[in-house]
Amino acid sequence: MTTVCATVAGLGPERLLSLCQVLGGLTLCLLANASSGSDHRADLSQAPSEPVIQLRACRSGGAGVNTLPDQTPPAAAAVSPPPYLILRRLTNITVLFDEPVVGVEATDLLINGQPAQQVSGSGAGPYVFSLPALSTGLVQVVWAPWHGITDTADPPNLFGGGTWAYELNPGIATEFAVRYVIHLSIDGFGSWYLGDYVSNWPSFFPNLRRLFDEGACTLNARCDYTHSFSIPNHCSQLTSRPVNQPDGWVNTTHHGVTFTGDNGRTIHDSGNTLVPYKASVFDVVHDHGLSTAFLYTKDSLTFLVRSWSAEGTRSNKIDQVFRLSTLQLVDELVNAISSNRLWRYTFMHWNDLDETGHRYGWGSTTYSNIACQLVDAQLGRIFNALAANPEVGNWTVLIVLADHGGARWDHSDPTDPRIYTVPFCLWGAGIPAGVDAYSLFANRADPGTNRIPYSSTSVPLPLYGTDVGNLATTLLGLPPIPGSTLIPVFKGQPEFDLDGDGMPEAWEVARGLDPADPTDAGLDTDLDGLSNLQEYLAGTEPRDARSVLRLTALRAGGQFSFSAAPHRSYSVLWREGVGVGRWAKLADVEAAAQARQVTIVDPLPLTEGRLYQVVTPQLAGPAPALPAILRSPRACTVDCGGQASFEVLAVGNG
Ligand SMILES: [Ca+2]
Ligand SMILES: [Ca+2]
Ligand SMILES: [Ca+2]
Ligand SMILES: [Ca+2]
Ligand SMILES: [Zn+2]
Repeated sequence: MTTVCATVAGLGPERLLSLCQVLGGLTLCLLANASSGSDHRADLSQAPSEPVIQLRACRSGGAGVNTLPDQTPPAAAAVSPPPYLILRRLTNITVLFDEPVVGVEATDLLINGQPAQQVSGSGAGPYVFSLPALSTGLVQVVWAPWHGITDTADPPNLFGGGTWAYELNPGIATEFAVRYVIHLSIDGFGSWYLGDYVSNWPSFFPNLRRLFDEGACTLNARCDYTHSFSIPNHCSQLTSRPVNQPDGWVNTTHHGVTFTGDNGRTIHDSGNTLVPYKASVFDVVHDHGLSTAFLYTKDSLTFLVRSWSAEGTRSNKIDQVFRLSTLQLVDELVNAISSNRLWRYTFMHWNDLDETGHRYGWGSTTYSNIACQLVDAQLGRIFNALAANPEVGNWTVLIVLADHGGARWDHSDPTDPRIYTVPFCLWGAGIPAGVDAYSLFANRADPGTNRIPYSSTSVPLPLYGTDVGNLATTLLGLPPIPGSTLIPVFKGQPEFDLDGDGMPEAWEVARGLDPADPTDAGLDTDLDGLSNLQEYLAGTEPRDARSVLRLTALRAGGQFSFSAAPHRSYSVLWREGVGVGRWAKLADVEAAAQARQVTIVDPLPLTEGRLYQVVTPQLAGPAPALPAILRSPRACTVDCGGQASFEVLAVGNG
């Protein structure tokens, strides 16, 4: 890295500032070193753009310019897959440096003590290392101590190296997973207020600010569509079911709990009694042999504890329960983290902001200066505990959201934006820093100021608090909650795609495409009718014409099939004809571990010119109750990836 300095002889700091302001060298001024003495140097290495041009503006005002030798070693700017994930497979590691380097060799990267087999790349990268075959379990990655990677300075600076780890586990239902999920629901934590605090008062809320800077956040998520009370929304968070039945959805998709207190019973015999047992994130995690905990601050949530713990009579899916104050709960969490006893899934509820809102008003001085300060400080204790024990902390994702916001002294109106607009943040293993949370999901989009019903088909759904249950199961590499219909498709960190053609580097390299040429995305290398980009999105092979996503009619009787790729979910859509009716869902096909042939039958009376379409990944919303699928694979989970539709084929009786 080159450090460019302007030396301004004989000028004091005030004079230097005014000089640069006059001459437009704004960046120089902001970074000017105001130490005493007659010579002042401004370090321009951090300048956002075109420091040399700004420098010239200053120089024309009398400043002298020199260039210091580059003494900054190169560093790894990004690694893919991101460190400390559980991976279903690991064949390549891609590394991008923060400046051009030389001397990168395959043997420079050791994987469980074995050197990488090959490396490709140049300049700053990306360098793609092909790995030797790995066995299941911990994968330790180390830059070899003898590596000779340097930058191109004279004299060269040696790359500092480093180490990180993965866990290889072919048994997970997703491409990647994390070991621990902490799901923190902060009662009454409205974006309306939080947005102001983190934007305008970051020094008063350093840990909330840190959550936004180091995590993937949005201030524009939504509480449930019809209800903005705590118990209905926490039922939704934990079951990923809407409170009420959305228009056009079947009557077994919602949990139906609309009351606000604890009725002394359970979710199973309350609300929507057409669903006699309402599974939760606790069921999925516990049934896969992983530990769970429920840490809460408000007595009415005992309703939820009773619903899924041994305290009730229906279920025993929660391993540990604490009903304490926020401070005491964080004590318990910090203990669990520091002693390597953290539960794989922890639900935690903090009530302080809601209580303060009801008593002193949402956005009041007490709300911001007392309650939100407390939230910030306790969040800081969690960050510190995770940093102090990397064995747990490196492998953890923290999700922070709210059940609802508030306005004045209450939160009863679910159509008030101050109430329905809530934050949704992810922070930790594999979560990119400082990005919009929406960029991590294939089937969720920022709704602007709109309030969008769950059954919307015209616009993508926003992130709802209701999504968090299935987000937690996805992050843990587990299938969705049985009976749930809201399944956010988590893409995670976008893989390197420096030519911007939509196909990640490692995928292109492994298939002989050019990671520096975006035009190969539109080519159909194997002439099977799908472009290379479509093949990437469909999970098929771009150099194998037999590997293709296409509906094929079996006979002229409304029966057709397609080959489903491993770990892909699909929806099959139909439409009465070109320009007739609208696309509607005929069937969903869940993801499965194996490639297989899926056969679909259209149970409706056949007509001339009906159209069918297969889409991956699966579209939101329930499929109709009609028995549309003849042979479908075992239910599994949706996979990552973009959404694309392919190949329309007419089938009729004519
Ligand atoms: Ca690419
Ligand atoms: Ca390319
Ligand atoms: Ca092709
Ligand atoms: Ca192909
Ligand atoms: Zn409340």
